[in-house]
Amino acid sequence: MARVFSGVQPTGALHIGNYLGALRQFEAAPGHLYCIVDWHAITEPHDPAQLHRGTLHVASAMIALGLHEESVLFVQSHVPAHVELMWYMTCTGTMGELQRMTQYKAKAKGRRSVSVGLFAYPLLMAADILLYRTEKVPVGEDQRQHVELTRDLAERFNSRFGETFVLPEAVMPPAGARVRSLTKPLEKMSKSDPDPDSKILLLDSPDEIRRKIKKAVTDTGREIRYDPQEKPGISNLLEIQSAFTGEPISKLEEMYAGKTYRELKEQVAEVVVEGLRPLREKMEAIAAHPGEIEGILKEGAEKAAALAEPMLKEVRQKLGFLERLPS
Ligand code: ATP
Ligand code: LTN
Repeated sequence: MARVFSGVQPTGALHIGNYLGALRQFEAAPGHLYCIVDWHAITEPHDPAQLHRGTLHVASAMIALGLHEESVLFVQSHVPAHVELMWYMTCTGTMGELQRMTQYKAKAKGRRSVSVGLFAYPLLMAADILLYRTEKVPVGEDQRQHVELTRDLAERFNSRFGETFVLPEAVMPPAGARVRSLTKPLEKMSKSDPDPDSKILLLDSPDEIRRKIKKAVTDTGREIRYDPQEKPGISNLLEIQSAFTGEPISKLEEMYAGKTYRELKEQVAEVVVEGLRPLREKMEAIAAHPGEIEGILKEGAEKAAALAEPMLKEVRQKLGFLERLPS
């Protein structure tokens, strides 16, 4: 079976974009790895208490999805191999490549100073992926460019030092790969958006979900049709409904012919409320037992470290480092 690896940053409360674009695609199969990428969460100034809470929160979602039963669920900072491989990637990638990263450009825009970590972050992501000979990386659309960079780095390393890394490929869902903000429908829904009404959180109550969707920014006109350029707000709602129900957007357009924006919003809200209910209930039950979460993560880290070690050994050897003495 093709090896799958994906990571989620513990930077805040998870939203339906994280769920539809990434988490829901995570398959609980043996040999797959899912990582809470906490080293990625400190590229921008962060609150230590929030990092701690966020790590348990993302773990509770992954456990609620049953990922720990068959797959390896772990925290990145528990497996130091990631930073060692990152250094090798840092010496493989170029400044130009990193400067072309859309996410970096967007985050650095207009700022007087950004951390080296924010700039170098795709190299850590490449290390995460390559360390486990990953073939498939389920992620949202915003991460496609980083997975492509990872392929380029792997190819470059392989051509310099001989076949070492597997070339990974990003996998995206047919609907929900780029859920947009409810208040700014031209932008993606994002954990770090300070506006709580811009996103629906996995732990939002049904009434909160209904309120946010009712307030969602729509477009001029009255027609309900999928047109992300002309009607980004309406298209986003249609895409959310399609992602939750599996119904093609064309069918939804037929269904909503002659209906009002209000009717659309009411239906979408119910679909989201029911779609999230079982996950929310499980996450709440799991969050009440942080000790159990930590136990699962510890076991996962041991398995991940054991998988990472032979890869690192091979990389060190290919690069010409002297073999370490057994401790
Ligand atoms: P931030 O915006 O604060 O950087 P984020 O909301 O993008 O955070 P991440 O932890 O960076 O969250 O992403 C976890 C996964 O969720 C990634 O695979 C990412 O592509 C996916 N994802 C994030 N936002 C969306 C979205 N709006 N639609 C679909 N997928 C998304
Ligand atoms: N950069 C990603 C999170 C991430 C990731 C990974 C995703 C870090 N390492 C490895 C897939 C595979 C993000 O910002 N969402």
